[in-house]
Amino acid sequence: MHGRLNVSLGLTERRTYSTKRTTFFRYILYDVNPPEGFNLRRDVYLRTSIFVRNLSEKSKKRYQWHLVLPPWGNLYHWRSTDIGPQKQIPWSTFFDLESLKKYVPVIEMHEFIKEYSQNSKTSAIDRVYILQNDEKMFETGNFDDKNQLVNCTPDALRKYQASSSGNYGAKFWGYSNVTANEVKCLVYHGTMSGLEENLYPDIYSSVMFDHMEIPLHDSYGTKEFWAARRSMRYNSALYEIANDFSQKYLKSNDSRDKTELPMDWTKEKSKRNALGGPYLCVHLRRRDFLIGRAGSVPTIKNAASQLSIKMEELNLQSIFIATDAENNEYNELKSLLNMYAVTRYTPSDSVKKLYKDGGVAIIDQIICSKARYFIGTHESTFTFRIQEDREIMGFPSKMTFNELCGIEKCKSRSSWKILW
Ligand code: GFB
Repeated sequence: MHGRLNVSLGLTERRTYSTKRTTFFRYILYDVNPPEGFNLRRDVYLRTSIFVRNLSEKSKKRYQWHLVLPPWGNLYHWRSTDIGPQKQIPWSTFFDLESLKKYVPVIEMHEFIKEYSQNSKTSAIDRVYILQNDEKMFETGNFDDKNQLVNCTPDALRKYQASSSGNYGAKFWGYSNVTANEVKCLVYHGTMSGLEENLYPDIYSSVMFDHMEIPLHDSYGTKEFWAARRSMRYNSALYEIANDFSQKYLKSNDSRDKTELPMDWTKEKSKRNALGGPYLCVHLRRRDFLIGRAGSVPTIKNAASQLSIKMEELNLQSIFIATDAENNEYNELKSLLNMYAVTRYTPSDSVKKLYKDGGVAIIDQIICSKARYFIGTHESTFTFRIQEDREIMGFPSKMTFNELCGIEKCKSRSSWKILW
């Protein structure tokens, strides 16, 4: 599919070629601020995929743009130490690449390296932009869009080492055979589409944006957003594991619960009749939320009391708990709710080894997405992704957009409904 790669051509030849009616392959790479979590990164992917899809549509077949998927790894929340290093994880571990490709042409980093370095030992990305926030924006009160090259400070260039041959090494995602020909710093404020003017596709075949969390959505909540979101189906093995668990322990069944979706996401249709399995799911976010967002999370005792009230109202007997809580907190919650069947998913060693902490988190999310009733944690992107999956499956919104009240008080909750 990517056989027509023209990266080995020099600059002049590229220019000559681009005057012909040939389709040229172009590549966008990106990376995200290291502390950002898994589920915010999924949102950055959505913004970027919409951007890349629009590029191909606009360029009228002159360029075919590909999105290179940044390997997963070294995330702050992925703490399991008994499963080997969690780095350079391909997207196919978590997501169904064929589904993603039905929205935008994507390519894994390892495939990109293989193709891009056909004629040399290294893959050189033509240009890297390190995106930076406009620090003066808040001082001056001027929030206009900004797209301005600036001199890179040594701090911005910290991870990029200039070599004697004039290019840059950065151990991109831990790959020592990937370098960059140019590195530029760009103060950026605005939506994704504004990045287009920095691409120069007649000159550069591959452009990378570091700190891609900075540009905003062009189309949050629109039909386009939801199409991209619907294409983010998980690896089918993760659905199987989640479904086996919920059939066995939660009496769930897709056909009875009206949570079935067509194999192909492009065939999905608007509906609001999903019933869900006979259980309530709570996403109880703990750990760093207990420090950074102490006011918006409940104590365990208070969470138990909110859940009991809901269980009685819904007349349900089973509760599924998705949580990053320590065992002692989970056990406390379970004992406070001992009038109900309380369960959580515990992965086998082989599931953990194969699908890592990210895959286990997705299994929790799938189980929650099929519950009769869902309650999440205020402002957790982990919760948001479950709500989106439930919108796609067609639950009545009141069974989805619910949050535990924190120890301070209940915050106003957002409900982003699907558009078809
Ligand atoms: O995904 P995430 O960015 O969501 O980060 P938030 C939370 C991570 O913690 C997940 C684990 O990706 C999982 O690895 N985790 C949390 C869970 N809840 C569960 C769960 O129910 N089951 C399992 N298996 N794992 C952001 C942080 O977290 O909140 C930012 O990433 C920052 O660093 C921000 O702290 C305030 O949006 O919840």
